Amino acid sequence: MEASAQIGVTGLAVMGRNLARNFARNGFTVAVHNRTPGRTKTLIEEFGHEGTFVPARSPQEFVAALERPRRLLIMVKAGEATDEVIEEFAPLLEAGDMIIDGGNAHFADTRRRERALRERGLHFVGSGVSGGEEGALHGPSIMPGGSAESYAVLGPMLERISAHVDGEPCCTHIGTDGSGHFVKMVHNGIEYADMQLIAEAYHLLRDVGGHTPAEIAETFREWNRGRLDSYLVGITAEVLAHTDAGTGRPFVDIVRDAAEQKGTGRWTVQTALDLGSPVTAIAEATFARVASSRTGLRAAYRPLPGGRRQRLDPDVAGRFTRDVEQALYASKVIAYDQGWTMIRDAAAEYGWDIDLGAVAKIWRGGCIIRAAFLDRIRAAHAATPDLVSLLAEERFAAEITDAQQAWRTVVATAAHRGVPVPAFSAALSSYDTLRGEHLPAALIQGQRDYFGAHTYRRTDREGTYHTLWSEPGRLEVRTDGGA
Ligand code: NBP
Repeated sequence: MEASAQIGVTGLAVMGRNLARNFARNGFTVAVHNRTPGRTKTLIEEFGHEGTFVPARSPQEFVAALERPRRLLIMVKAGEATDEVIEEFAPLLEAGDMIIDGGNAHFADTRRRERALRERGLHFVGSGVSGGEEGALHGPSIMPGGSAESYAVLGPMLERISAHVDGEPCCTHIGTDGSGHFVKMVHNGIEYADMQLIAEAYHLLRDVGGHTPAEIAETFREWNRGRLDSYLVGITAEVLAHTDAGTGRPFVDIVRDAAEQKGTGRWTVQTALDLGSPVTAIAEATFARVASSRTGLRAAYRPLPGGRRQRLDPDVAGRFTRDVEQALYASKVIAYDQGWTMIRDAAAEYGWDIDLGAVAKIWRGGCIIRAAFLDRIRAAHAATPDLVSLLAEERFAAEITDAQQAWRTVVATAAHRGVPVPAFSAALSSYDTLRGEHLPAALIQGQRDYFGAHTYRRTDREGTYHTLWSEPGRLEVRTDGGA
């Protein structure tokens, strides 16, 4: 077989098939392969006319169809299947060839695979792909890791098939080894937080504001014309406006209130604990999904009293809606800031040189959290490359200052009325924690020293100290050898 394909895709379920079609529609010759040949056949029969495909029945045929250096994109179920496919293809490849994993791999697996393949002379590019099946076909946001050398060859192709915003591709080289999959994981964590914040806003407008789903859909439509303009706010309006055909009831009232997850939010929180990144809004959003599914616990708590449930008078409900917009926006800034902090922490831990502004840039299109707001984050990082936090930027700081009274009112109102707002409150507490001049952490250090002689540092002099708590006089001793 003549080696004519610039890229090969193995794994032709929804994501692989649509990415292969996207490459072909963009003028690339695409070799296609799937473990079960039926999927390859269907792709050619249904979409073969869209571009130049080279169907392959065996791994050998597939590899032989690829131009060198070979670019082989794996789109199979993440986990063991990815290792199996790598083991099947790697022996057929030669030095300088590249294997790209576009599945939702855990970044630690990607680091392991990259190291192992590098030792065999192969490039391994773990690449986050966001946007679901529609994005894969029409232009996803792509987050490739791996070596700069592999990006030089592969990058232009990925950039071509990615979404574009203002003429710029939603694809950039994130950094080495597992950085691409890490950034994709954090994207999903932020997505969890954003969805939860929007859901809490809806809950407040419904249960406190007394509005119907159709009215709330209108509110979200209006918000979507302002600073909250985003894909998620847009689809929220669509979902809320939808009426169930069978019952005539609002669609949102016939769906069971138990949220599911595929696990990337959980990975974000687990990893954040290892890195010491305080991603509290993302964590609360993840726990909120988990709690919603705990039927037994919910049944045990259900008979217990809550707050004052009556709705607001219509004359104050309008103002409350505006306050919820402020609270949603402020909480969103904090949740995104937490995500960026986590990426910064991982970059320091793993030695990745990540352009934080470029991450915002490639999330402006193609992915689930795409939003006008991301352009602001991109601009903030462009203006100050070592920006420590979004809140260190003047405009974000001014907006949070403006929003904070409304934000506090909304969280307090929710507490009074017994409406759960875990992500709103976590975001507000995070804000108050990080801006607070004095934290009760001093007392915690005292407790730790009391029961475990864990020592403490003083505010007025250098050194570490321990107090002899069980001795009369509670003498303080310096423990670091200093005078
Ligand atoms: P699935 O995750 O459902 O995987 C199905 C594909 O994996 C089929 O091609 C199947 O081949 C192949 N496969 C399996 Br399962 N085990 C295999 C093995 N041991 N050897 C070879 N092939 C094997 O497909 P998907 O939903 O298209 O997702 C693909 C990847 O993209 C996943 O990692 C997913 O997490 C990620 N992703 C998905 C989305 C989304 O919205 N769906 C978005 C972003 C990323 P077969 O046909 O022979 O069974």
